[in-house]
Amino acid sequence: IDRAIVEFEGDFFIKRFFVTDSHGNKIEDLENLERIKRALAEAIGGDGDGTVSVVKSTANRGIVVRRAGLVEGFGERKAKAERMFSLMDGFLKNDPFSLQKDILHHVEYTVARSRFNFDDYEAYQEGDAALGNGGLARFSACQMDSLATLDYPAWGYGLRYEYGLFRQIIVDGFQHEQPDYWLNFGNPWEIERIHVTYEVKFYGTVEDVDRNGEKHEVWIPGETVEAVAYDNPIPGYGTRNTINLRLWAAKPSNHFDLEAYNTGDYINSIVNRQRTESISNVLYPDDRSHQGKEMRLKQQYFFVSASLQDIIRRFKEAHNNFDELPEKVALHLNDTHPSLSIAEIMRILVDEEQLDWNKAWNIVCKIFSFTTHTVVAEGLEKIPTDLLGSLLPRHLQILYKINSNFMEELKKRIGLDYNRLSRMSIVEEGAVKSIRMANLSIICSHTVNGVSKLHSDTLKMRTFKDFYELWPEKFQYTTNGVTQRRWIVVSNPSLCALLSKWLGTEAWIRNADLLTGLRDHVDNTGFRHEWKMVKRLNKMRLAEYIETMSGVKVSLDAMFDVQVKRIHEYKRQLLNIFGIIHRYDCLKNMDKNDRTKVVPRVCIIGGKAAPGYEIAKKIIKLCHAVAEKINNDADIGDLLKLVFIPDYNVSVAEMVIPGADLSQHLSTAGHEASGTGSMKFLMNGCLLLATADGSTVEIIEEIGSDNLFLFGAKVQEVAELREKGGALKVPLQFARVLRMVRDGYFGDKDYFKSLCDTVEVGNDFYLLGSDFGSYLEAQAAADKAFVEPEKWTKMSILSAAGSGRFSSDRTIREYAERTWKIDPCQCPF
Ligand code: H53
Repeated sequence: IDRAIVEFEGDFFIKRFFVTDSHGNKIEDLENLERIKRALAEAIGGDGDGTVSVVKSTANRGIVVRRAGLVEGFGERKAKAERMFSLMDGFLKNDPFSLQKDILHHVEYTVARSRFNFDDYEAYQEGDAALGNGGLARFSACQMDSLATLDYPAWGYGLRYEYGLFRQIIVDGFQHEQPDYWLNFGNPWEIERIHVTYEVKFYGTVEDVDRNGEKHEVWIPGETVEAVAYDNPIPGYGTRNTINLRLWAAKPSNHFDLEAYNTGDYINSIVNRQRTESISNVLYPDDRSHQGKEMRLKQQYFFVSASLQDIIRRFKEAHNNFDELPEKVALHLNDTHPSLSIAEIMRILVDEEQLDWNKAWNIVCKIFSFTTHTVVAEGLEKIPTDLLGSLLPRHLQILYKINSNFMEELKKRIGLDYNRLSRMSIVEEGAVKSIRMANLSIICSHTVNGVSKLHSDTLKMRTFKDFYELWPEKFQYTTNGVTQRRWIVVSNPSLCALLSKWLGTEAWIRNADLLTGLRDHVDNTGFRHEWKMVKRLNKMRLAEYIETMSGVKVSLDAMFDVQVKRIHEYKRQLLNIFGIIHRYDCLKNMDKNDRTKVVPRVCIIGGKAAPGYEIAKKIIKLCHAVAEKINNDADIGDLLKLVFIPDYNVSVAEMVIPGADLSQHLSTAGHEASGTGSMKFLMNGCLLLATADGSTVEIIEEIGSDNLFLFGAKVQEVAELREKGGALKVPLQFARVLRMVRDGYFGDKDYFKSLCDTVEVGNDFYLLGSDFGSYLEAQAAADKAFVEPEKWTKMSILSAAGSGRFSSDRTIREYAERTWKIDPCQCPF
């Protein structure tokens, strides 16, 4: 290295740097980062006002700005972040394609002021705030971005977990979970509001009191916890509006247990205090199963109680008549997790504000709307009445009263159809008497939303048929979406630059419908060339990551075929793995000459299994066992590679999605409520191989069935196929692959037995066997298209061009106009 050239902008932002050899050529080889760092330090004359470091590229482009902001305070930080991003954008736009030759795509450049030496915090780079499990939480994050950008007056509420979703590490092919204490080094983005605190109460008894000669029930709680607000500002794009995500943390209340202190049980009372703090400690890692655990219920109520106190306090600051509440407040229930708020708001209005029950109920029914994100009734939350009665005795009474009123009304509407009455009841009798949170949410909400058209049809025809027949007008659907600002602008800057160049505007960043304009250029060879270059650049970035993570070197000429999402039987990662085994088996039995015609593939799988989900964990192990065999088979070489990307999370997704050629969405039809991963891939010009499930049905409407690879049973065929049971026809290839696994071809024969049993004919609930034939055909069609790069590129462009409808901006606008009836509202400055 001869020289490092650094161009500064302002005090401490690097505008651009590069390293040259003695002939003035830029150096691409970054083997020796230390030497580059030294050269850089010399070039800028040492520490000075700031310290400059170069590190290997990571997905997390924002970190430095954030750390710089730590020194400066929030308002300044935002301004600086904006300046930095616009600088970077500007730079990328100048010449996106020379990035290939430039070393900049390999390095992250950064500046921190003197007391922040990058080397010190390189080790603990800011990670994701993993405050959710999977699609549901990530969808909420996209919604927040759209609410802010479209100037809607809305806030999000949630819990400030200290341990977010576990970190997945793989040891010998097995998943292990590690705690993710993400707050270790502080969270510079949040603002602790020590003055915004509320008491949340649990346990205790209900007693009758006399109020003006009338008997009233009053809750005498037994335990008090304090909820402290932490605000996380969400700035909109291209607007000065910033909305708030208010997260609650539990702190012990200052109301001491006097009795314990007086009896000298000082130590125990301190231990109890600590226990209360643990309420917001940890996120439950199950994506969709509910185990009726007391702590989970405590978390839900803690969240609901603090949020409602906050909402009502804010309402009361400006209004004094609760009749106005529905005019001023719309509360959206995202799945049933916050649905205790129905009982809580009734308790506040009736017990505390002393409103008449019927008046309160009429108000409450105008406030709530509900989106259910699941398909099957078993996935819906039920809370055992024993548990609820002990933790929240007054709420259980309120729920019983809501139910008995509803039952009376229902009898008038439908007569004494006891089966139907019992199906629609909020209370489920049976071995474990419980409260059906979905029924409660439907009864009290003015609108019940599905997350795709297909999902909504399923809700109407199956899951909530009884309710649909009673209140057809309540049922709507609002198809999910994702924000192009994260999934293109942040995660794929080269594509971002390319889109703006060819669309002639950046307006698509706020109006994704403009992406349809790409269709006008699909026949332009220059455009297609640049499109391919962007994909290749992103594949390089991904290949580098794969090599760092797994040691597997992959060829950029191969098709990068990706399936990343939570591991679940219904998402059928096993179908993918069986397809890979079949491909490997074919290659092994193929004539050497024929192999030259085969499309090389890099199969990439990633996702976390819930810690207690045995079968999902076995799927991960099988993936590693198959990868071990294939990747070490010198005879196969670059023709087939399989990599499992550990710890799939948002940062990893930002790297993987832009680099994918093909992405797989394999859920058995009727099981994925919407799916949002597919939308992110679509925006990034990645072709889909998918079943006609969830939002894919609408994606087909938008891009046309010629531009994706569709396979598998349709939703209306699934029930019939299941009925066939043992008589179901399964292709020979499937039986052969299954046999290979059973016979121990990939080792651990005994360990994989129970996994194999789940897909054996007669037991194959998710229909892997019967869909396998058409799956292989779709894969063959993908191979065929890939060998015609121009055709593939056109399909890729048309995929992105049709992705505008799947922007969360459209989703949010629909919710705002149809469900919440709110208008955009710019903050006056
Ligand atoms: O919610 C997403 C959907 C997706 C669905 C997911 C989801 C969870 O991640 C967890 C619980 C739940 O009920 C639903 O599986 O299909 O796209 C956002 O709506």
